[in-house]
Amino acid sequence: MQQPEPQSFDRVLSSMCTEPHPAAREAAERFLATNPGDPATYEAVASLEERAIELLATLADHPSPTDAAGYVTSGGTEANVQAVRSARNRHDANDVNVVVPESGHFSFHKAAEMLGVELRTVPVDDDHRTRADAVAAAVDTSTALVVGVAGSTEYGRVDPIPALAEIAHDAGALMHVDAAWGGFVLPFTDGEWSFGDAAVDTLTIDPHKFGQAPVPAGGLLARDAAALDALAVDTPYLETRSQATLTGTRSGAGVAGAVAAMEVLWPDGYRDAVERAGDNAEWLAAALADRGYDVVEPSLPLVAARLPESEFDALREAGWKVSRTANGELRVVCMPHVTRSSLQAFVADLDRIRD
Ligand code: 0PR
Repeated sequence: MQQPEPQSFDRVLSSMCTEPHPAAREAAERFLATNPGDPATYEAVASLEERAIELLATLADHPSPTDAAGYVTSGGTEANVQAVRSARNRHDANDVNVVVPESGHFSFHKAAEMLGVELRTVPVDDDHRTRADAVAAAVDTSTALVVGVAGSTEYGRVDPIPALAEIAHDAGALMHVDAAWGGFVLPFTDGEWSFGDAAVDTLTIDPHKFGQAPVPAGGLLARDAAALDALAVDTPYLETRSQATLTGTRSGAGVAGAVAAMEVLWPDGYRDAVERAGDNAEWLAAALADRGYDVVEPSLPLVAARLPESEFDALREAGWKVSRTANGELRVVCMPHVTRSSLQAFVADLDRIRD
């Protein structure tokens, strides 16, 4: 039987996945049959995973990257679920709550449901950033975790992380930053989001998004080992005695691909990709504004704009993989595979549709 072709990236404008770097693709293939879930057997991939954590910690400006804890997850969802689980396990109260902005990814809803914690959703301001006063009003002595987003899924906004971390710690809670998408973009901006800027306890940062690593490669990072210790369960018949990860068998391809991508691209390759993506986002935002659309000014390379439903549908019809925010705006994520010429073709199609 003929194999189906995977989706070409040519017209993909709404995905947070991208074309993996060739070196990452090659490394992933070599490690396809390895399992970092059994580090005593698959030693090479286990040391690659240590390297991955050190590189991710460097990106996230950890004061001492070799002391950071963490592991390569299946994606941002697993990292967020585990951050909630770790905070719940470390908190004294029985009925804990987690404070999450309404801009938080839906993975926190999954976490809350599975882990039996109360999710307290707090509003964002007019610029889609979490309101620190709303977080301050929501926390109490049963709050195990405060979540801030650094690069939100819908608008690419960065929350006031230092202020949120202070509120969290004053309340006796831990601070988690979801930089699943933004983590590979923000090192090249002046935003305060990292271990170095604030007292962040755990952080989600995904190589398989802007990191140009193959799927599956997410990242959970922790300031120190305590966060992972709170997740460990005994593994009596393995050579290693405990396991902190959510899944058992894991993707060695994801680990090897992530390390290869980071070694090739950090920092200059990522800086170039971020600059190009930022220029593209500015260009698209201006092109849409010129045509009279209401545009949400991009801060990271993600553009949202209000388009009539008929035009949105016609763009989908023309083969453009675009999506909408919960508010109904067109959303374009300027990932590394999105070129200026494909955006020009997109705008040309839009002009045709408007005629
Ligand atoms: N945190 C943030 C801030 C995210 O944007 C996402 C995913 C996650 C966590 C969860 O990550 P995983 O999907 O790796 O578990 N954001 C994208 C979204 O929901 C995921 C995505 C990726 C969707 C590629 C479509 C797509 O083609 O839009």
